Amino acid sequence: LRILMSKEMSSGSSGGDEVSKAQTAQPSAQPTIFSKIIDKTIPADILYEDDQCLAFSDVSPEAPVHFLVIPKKPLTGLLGHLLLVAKKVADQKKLEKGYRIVINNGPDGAQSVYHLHLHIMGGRQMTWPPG
Ligand code: TR5
Repeated sequence: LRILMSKEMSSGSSGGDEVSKAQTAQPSAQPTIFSKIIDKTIPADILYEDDQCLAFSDVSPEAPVHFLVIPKKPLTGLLGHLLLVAKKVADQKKLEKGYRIVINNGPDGAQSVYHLHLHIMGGRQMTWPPG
């Protein structure tokens, strides 16, 4: 079935099993579905846009509110630096099969320490949606 799907369908999610999709998804030099959302060649529920980023509703929400914030270009600034350090340390920890980065925010997000922090978790198959 997968080979009958269009590249757009297979490069992202339109429902179904995110974990099995994650087993076959590959990084690629080709533009992703998100590039097409940025350049408005495919529609999305855009919630915020500026010169550096775009926020839009996830097409397959796993929580009452589920949206994505994506950079239009390579990351710069503090959050970009934190993400680059996260990747550097994840590489040191040999998480070559992947990892998850989470920011918990507020009580519903299970934040317990009120100082901005990324969680970097790996070494096992993560499930989706997170609890
Ligand atoms: O699995 P990861 O962490 O890579 O997250 C990708 C997310 O992109 C998933 O939660 C998908 O539901 C979401 N996604 C995939 C598509 C899409 C989208 N969100 C909004 N609009 C979308 N379109 C138009 N097409 C997609 N293939």
